[in-house]
Amino acid sequence: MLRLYTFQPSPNALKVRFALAELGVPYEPVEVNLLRGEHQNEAFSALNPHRKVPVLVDGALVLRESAAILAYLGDARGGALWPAAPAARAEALQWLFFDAANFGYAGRLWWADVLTPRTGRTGPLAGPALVEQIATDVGRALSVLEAHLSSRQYLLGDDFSLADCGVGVMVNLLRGTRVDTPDKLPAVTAYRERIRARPGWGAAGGAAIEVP
Ligand SMILES: N[C@@H](CCC(=O)N[C@@H](CS)C(=O)NCC(=O)O)C(=O)O
Repeated sequence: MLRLYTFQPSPNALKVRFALAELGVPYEPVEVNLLRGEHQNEAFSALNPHRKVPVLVDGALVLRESAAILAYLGDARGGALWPAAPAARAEALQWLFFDAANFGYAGRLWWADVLTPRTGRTGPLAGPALVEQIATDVGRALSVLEAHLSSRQYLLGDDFSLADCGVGVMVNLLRGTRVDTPDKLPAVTAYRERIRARPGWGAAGGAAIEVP
C-alpha cells in the first residue's frame, strides 16, 4: 500500500491526491499539519530533509517533489492517464516542469489576495513588490496556457491525463487572485471549472483550496 504524507490545504499535496483519486489507487494518507509545525519534527525530516509535503512512500522508495511523484505514478500505474510513447510522455513531463517552474510561487499570490484578506492570517513573507512580480510572471505563463487550451480540453488533448494534476490544481489555487481574469483567460477559466468538476477533485479534497 502506498503511503502519502500530505496536508489537506497544501496545493502540492493535492496534486498527488488528485492523481491517486483519478487513478483509483488506494493509499494510506498521513496528515502532516504544517500549521502545527509537524513537518519540522525529526521523523518527518528523515523522510524529507526539505521538510515539505508531499512525500510518497512506495516500498523502499521515498519520493519528494510533486512533479516527480506524478511522473512516477504515471510510469508505475498511469494506464490510460499517462502516455507510454517517448514523445507523448515528454510532452506530459513538459507540462509538469512548466507547472513547477512557473507556478511554484503562486501560493504567495493566494496568501496575499485570498487567504490573508479573508482570514487575517499571514503566510510566507512576501512584500507587495515581490507579490506583484510573481503576478506578472504567473500572468505570462497563464497567457501561454490560454493559447494552448483554446483548441483542446486538457493539456495533452481532449482527454484528461496526470499532466493536468499539476497545472489543474494551480489554476484553481489562483481563483480569486489578481491574475484571475476570466475575460482575458476564457479557455483557462473553462479548464479550471472542468478540473473542479472531475470526480477525483472532490474525492481528493479539492475544496480545501477553493475560495468559499
Ligand atoms: N516543489 C515542491 C514544493 C512542496 C511545498 O512547497 N510544499 C509546501 C506545502 S504546498 C510545504 O510543505 N511547505 C512547508 C514549508 O515550506 O515549510 C513540490 O512540488 O512538492
